[in-house]
Amino acid sequence: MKEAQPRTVYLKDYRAPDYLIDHTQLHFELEPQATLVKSTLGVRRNPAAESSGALPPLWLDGVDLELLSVAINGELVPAQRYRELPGGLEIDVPGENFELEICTRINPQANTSLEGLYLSNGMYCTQCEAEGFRKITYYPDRPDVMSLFTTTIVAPPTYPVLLSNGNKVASGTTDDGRLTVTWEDPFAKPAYLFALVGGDLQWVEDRFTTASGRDVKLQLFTEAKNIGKCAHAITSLKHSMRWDEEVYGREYDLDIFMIVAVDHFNMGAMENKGLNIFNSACVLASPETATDAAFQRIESIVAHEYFHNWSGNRVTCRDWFQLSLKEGFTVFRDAEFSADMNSRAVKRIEDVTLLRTSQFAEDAGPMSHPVRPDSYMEISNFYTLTIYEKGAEVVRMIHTLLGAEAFRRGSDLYFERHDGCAVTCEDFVRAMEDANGADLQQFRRWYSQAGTPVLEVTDAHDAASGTYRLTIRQFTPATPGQEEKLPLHIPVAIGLLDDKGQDLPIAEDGSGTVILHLTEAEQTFEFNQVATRPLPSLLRRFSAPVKLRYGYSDAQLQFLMQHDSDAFNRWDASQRLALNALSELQAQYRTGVPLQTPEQLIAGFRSVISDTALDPALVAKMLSLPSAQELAEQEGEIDAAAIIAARAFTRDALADALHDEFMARFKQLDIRKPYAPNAGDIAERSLKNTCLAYLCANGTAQALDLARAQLDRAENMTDSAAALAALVEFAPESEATTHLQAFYDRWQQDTQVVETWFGLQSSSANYGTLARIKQLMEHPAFEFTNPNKVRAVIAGFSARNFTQFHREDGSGFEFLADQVIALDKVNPQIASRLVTPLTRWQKYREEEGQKMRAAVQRVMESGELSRDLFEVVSKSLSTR
Ligand code: B3K
Ligand code: ZN
Repeated sequence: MKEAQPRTVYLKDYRAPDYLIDHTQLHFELEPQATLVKSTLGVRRNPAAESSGALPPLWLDGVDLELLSVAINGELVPAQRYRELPGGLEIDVPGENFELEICTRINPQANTSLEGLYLSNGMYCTQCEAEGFRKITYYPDRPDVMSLFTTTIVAPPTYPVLLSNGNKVASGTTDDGRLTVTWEDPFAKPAYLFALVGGDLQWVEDRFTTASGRDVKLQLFTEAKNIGKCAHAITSLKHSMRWDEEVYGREYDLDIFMIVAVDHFNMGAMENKGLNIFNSACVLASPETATDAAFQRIESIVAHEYFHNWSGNRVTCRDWFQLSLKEGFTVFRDAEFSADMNSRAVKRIEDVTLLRTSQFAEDAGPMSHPVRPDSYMEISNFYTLTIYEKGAEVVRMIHTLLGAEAFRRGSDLYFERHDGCAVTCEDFVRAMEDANGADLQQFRRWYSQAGTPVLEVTDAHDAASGTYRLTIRQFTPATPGQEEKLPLHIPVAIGLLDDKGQDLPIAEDGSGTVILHLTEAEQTFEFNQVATRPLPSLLRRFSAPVKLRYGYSDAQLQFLMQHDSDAFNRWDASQRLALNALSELQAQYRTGVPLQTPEQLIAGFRSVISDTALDPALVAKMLSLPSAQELAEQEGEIDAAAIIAARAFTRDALADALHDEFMARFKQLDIRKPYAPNAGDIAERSLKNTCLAYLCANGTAQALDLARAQLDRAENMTDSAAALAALVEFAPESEATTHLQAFYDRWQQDTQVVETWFGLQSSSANYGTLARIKQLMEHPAFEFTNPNKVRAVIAGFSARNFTQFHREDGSGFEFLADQVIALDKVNPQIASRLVTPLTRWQKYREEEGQKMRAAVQRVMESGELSRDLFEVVSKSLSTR
């Protein structure tokens, strides 16, 4: 049965299911092109169903299935009693309770969408969230239908590892010599958490004892060649399990926890009950092959998927409009975990950078939606930065408003009250209120209102009375379909610095930070006994996902950079200083005057570069210029050429003026020690490599020699990739090509390193030209059906190489349109993500914007589009 035509699904239309499935028995006979799936379902009329009276037909979702038979209570159902319709199967039912048996045939080998059951390097694996189970068998594929699953897998002996959710309860050999294994999951779950794996895999094993003494077997399965890359994920898993016990009182609930690494995967990983499936790039690492960033990403994704066992699996979502219930909460949980394991300030800076660069852009674009959307065409398009990152910020604000202890009381009540249930964001907020007698009535608007709020802050000091007043005005710009916006309840953490840079003791307990509750469109907060005018440190720790405007002078920003007790705001001051300089330079570029050296920025950066008292990771972040994408997000109308020119000029000016400081700091940090991915060492490598990049930008022979030497002798991928990236960007082209070839020759057997190698070229402003991107797509290691390769090469260019993608001839846009059209036939989810940069054409200068729009239009007219791509393209074209 084919997929249904594009249609819009509305939250207001939610109805409880007519039927429940108490138990689900699945029987798979694995064959690459013809896998047989028999499902036996215990069906029961839902007492809470909203339709009353006569028994309505049973609706089962199904896509790309070949129906072989339908039987009820052991008898074949004649064809006139069921109907195969677009998107599913409708069956006339004999009564309120019955057993339904359905046989279908599917073709995993032909499944390049990587949704449902598919093959990755000959290994069977599944991805069912959100609506992939319907590609495996006919089923009520909705998260509020929770069932007990038993799964039997039969496969030839060439697939010795056969896995599914829960505990292994039987295994053996069939008469014809095939292997058979049966798994039973004791926890009721929705179909989206189902998983199956079959392959010739190796594994590493460890154990974990829970707080209450349960002995849990931990296993990580992978292709044999990767077996040496599993240790970090296992360590991360054990840390996550302990942390969730200590911080949330949550224990693991099965005797076995399995992770499987697969090369072909649309997302980072998937939290299937007891059997997490991971994109290889998000789980496999060794010091020689993975960068520090990869080590940290793996730690956080392993934690994220593990934490879902409670926030997502034990308590799940009623419908997909509630997706942020599990995703926002779980991202908040994993962010706090990473902050506890590493540097809290640096983790916060990284998350806020992502939010400001990409989520703010999403909120201002044609796909803007609230944390709890009220409609969608294709739910896969809503696994967004808004659902994940802004959703996590919303949970963080509840944490800030209530305090850590009250938040924990709320989460305890939430898990206890809703264990085994499919619930809503409203249930989460209510548990937080009920556990604490709190009032989050106005706060709820964060779930329903889209767009990024803007806070405008002004202040006044009256020396005679010693009164200082902060006035904050809030407004949220209109977003598609939501013209009117209401004031939100916003926690604004602030401090006041005296002229020595010390915090005034403004909090009740005498400390320096208070949380202001902004609830009105405009509100004034008064502070007494303030003798001299203080300098405000606003929105400390980024206490709310908003844009903050206050007329800081460059001198005040330099003062905050040096003195603010809030590390996040120190960094933020450095970024504001850079933004001021860059926006001034863009204006100069547009008016055609010669660009002027940004002296204030140079002075500001000089003051931190040699500060050895500061965490080197924080220094590295403070010395990093906002990306072109982040600059674009700042502008009312984006002028790509101006951004590119201003940013390159500023980088070169800094490299030139601070050469000696960069060199001194590089040499100080350039020490050789055995690799360890701990916060201290990661910090040193990050500052060292930030200095190296500036030194190479300066282009002196001496600087390039440093990079050559580092590439030559590096024993870890962080240092070799940083040196290679610097050379690719700044060495003569022929030399860059030579280094790249040598690097490829050395690492060609390693999938993850080859992906790094692709990405480093495609995102290089100098080297990653369109011609070269096209060459990379011809490379034998490139695979159009592998999302990691597509992301590394194509998205590396379109989403991370602003300079080349935005060349004035528009060739980058045409190229991307071609790739999106081709990819939509192979993998709609990836096609619809890839097209994103083009869909934001409205914000660009007229001439460029029209070229981008024309490319989107061409995609629209290219033929029949998937529902995924149709939604984003049609919404883009209908937004001005
Ligand atoms: N829950 C999965 C996302 C699956 C998305 C499929 N389109 C990963 C995660 O957020 O943990
Ligand atoms: Zn998640």
